[in-house]
Amino acid sequence: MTIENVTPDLASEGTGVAGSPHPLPSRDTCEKVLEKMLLVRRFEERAGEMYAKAKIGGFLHLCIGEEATIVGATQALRDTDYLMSTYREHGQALARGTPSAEVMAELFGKATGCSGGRGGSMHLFDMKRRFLGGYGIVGGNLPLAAGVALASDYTGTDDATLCMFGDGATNQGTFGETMNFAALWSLPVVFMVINNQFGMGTALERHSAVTDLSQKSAGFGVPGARCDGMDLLDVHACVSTALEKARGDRVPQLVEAVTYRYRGHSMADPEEYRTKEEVEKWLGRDPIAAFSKRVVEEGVLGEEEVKRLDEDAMRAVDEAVKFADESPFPDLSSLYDDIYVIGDQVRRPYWSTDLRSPDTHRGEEERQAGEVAHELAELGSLHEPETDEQQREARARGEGG
Ligand SMILES: Cc1ncc(C[n+]2csc(CCOP(=O)(O)OP(=O)(O)O)c2C)c(N)n1
Repeated sequence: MTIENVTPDLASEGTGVAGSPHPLPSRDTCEKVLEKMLLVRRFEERAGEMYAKAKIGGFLHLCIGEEATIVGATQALRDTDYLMSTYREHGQALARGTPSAEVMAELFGKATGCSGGRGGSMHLFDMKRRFLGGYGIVGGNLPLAAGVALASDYTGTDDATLCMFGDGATNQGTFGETMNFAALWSLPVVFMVINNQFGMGTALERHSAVTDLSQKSAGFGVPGARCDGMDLLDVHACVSTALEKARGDRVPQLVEAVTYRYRGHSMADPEEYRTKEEVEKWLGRDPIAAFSKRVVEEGVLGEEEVKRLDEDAMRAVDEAVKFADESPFPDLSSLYDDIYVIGDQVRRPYWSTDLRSPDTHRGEEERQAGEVAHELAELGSLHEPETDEQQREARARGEGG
């Protein structure tokens, strides 16, 4: 794989494993970024185990292999900048600083999770750290990121938005629409495509006619650059430059990070679309192993220190699992908390959220209704029309939303 168009001013005389052209940063920074990458790796491994033990339900998408891309990019952000991601976003939340216990608890669906147990793996959210999710719709976060950038611009702040998505998302209509809009309105946003070579089980060259994804936005007025997603320093340099241009010159940018996911698309992936040899080849470029080797070789950190950082990461993840396991599930009475449409805005708001019985419900007031509400909720879907036809009939009778 060649990384032809890494921005030329990023090159320097640094010597490195994995062919990185960038010198190592300070000792503290090396320690910090390695600590973060190790935390993401160990967290994801344990999340996979917890899924196998049925502690985690729904879907689970792991980012093992993409750690340098995630940590390198997020390190380029200011605290006041916004970050948006996809359903493969545990690493982004951790790198942004959301405590691992809160992320694991969210995966477990617990009330102590960063989204109150309502989002799960695909919908992590942490407003305090300006991490705006966590989206399940491929390409759905792009226009939202442009909206956030527009808000920053409109309110006269200096904040920028970094929006991450997969290679598959570059084929969505939202990609072109958002690029055009962002360029037209000079928005402070950096779009970052994490090219991990696959959209589910479809290889890049089978789903995209243009495989240098950094070129896909130029025709819309958004310049692109490509970086080595297995090299933390290259990612950091490339995203830093892009953020500077987006923030300072008000020219939105696209960055493509070329990387690889070592695990399947999600936990239910038999991985029949790739060979073990191919995975092995990319394992030879493991971003954490390469960075660890280099910091030791250049005498920045000792082997023992690297080992200790890894042990710390494992301990933090153990504690996160314990915290998640011991945390309570959200109370049934919180069922209507944070519901979007409530009160007098609509005549019968209940139908938009509640199909539990043919009768109208008390909505928010249910919290005061005690046991009856709990019984109703537990009976739940028993009252829900079962088939499409039944649902249509129920609606015709005026009973459905
Ligand atoms: C609009 C939409 N279409 C289809 C899907 C089903 N889907 C889920 S993940 C995925 C693949 C996306 O691949 P990519 O954008 O490369 O991201 P990656 O999973 O590799 O991180 C698809 C098609 C979806 N979630 N949303």
